Amino acid sequence: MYSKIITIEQHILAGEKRHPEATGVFSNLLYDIALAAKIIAREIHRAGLGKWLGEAGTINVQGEKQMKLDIFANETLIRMNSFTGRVGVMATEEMELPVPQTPIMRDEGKYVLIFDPLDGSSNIDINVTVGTIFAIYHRRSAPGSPGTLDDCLQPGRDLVAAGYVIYGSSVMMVYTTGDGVHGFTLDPSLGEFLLSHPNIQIPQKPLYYSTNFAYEDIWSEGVRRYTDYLRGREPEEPSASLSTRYVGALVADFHRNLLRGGVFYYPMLYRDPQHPKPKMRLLCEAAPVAFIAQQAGGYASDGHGDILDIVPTELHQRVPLFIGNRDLVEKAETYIRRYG
Ligand code: AHM
Ligand code: MG
Repeated sequence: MYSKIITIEQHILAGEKRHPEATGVFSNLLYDIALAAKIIAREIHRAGLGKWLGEAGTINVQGEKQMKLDIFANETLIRMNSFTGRVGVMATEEMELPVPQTPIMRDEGKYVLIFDPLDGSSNIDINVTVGTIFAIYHRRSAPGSPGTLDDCLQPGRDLVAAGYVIYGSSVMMVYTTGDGVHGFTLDPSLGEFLLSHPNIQIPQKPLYYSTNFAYEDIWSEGVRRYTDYLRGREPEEPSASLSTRYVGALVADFHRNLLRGGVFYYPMLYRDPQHPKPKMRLLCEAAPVAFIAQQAGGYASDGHGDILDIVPTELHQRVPLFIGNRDLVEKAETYIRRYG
């Protein structure tokens, strides 16, 4: 039996055909993101040669040092999507406000695009995996006027599409439009993303738990006991025997657990017990991966309930994140309910 060779473009168009009302704008937007990913990948693969290594000498809205490639990836996604007329408003992890609009964005764009251009960028200088995460919503405000901040503040439940690109031993783009999760591997000699992982489902038997144990002392009691459970140290509850893996880049940690089964968590940190702080960004990190997890049969929670139900009040809102196999994430919720 022969199996079909399917490019990402063919796959996107096949998805469009299932929606007779589709105009092609959305398909082209997804393809624009795939093209931006190829440009970013090309530069990442040359990073070791020097041009892109190191810090840019600037600080982003999150108070974090920007790497040169953070800025390049951000600019590439903005340049790719500012002049197509498909996007009414864009927001990025790297900028405080929605991206300033070009006239063409104001007039026509019916979609909202939110992204983390280069997730885990502290990994770049040491040749470890990084990623791009994106989220697409329908624009709420009427086209013909500038898209607004309010257009960006939508719950994950309203996502039209979400995905990520992982720049690893190979480059993959994984996305969902609410019709399953599909993964495409870049064939560098062709410059094409080819369907390599159709209909991804999280394996029912998980292998891994992934978290940064350096913060153990500033976790809540519930998260500590949940971790004991994962390690098989909770006397009353024998756990499945899992291994631990942690890259420190959400895309890499999530992708591995999506394909192998497991849970990633970045809980609330109680450095200052009066003002506990989460790290993951709701709009450009947690919500898009939550949509992918849900479509792959998994689940994402902030420790209390579904990430997809959180209605954002700020562009750079942060949340605790527990994501992966549903039973493992629900178990975290149980421990947090019981022990705080
Ligand atoms: P970034 O988007 O600014 O690169 O940072 C987010 C990253 C996530 O990808 C990762 O899961 C987390 O920060 C790692 O944090 P820590 O180093 O505290 O474990
Ligand atoms: Mg990030």
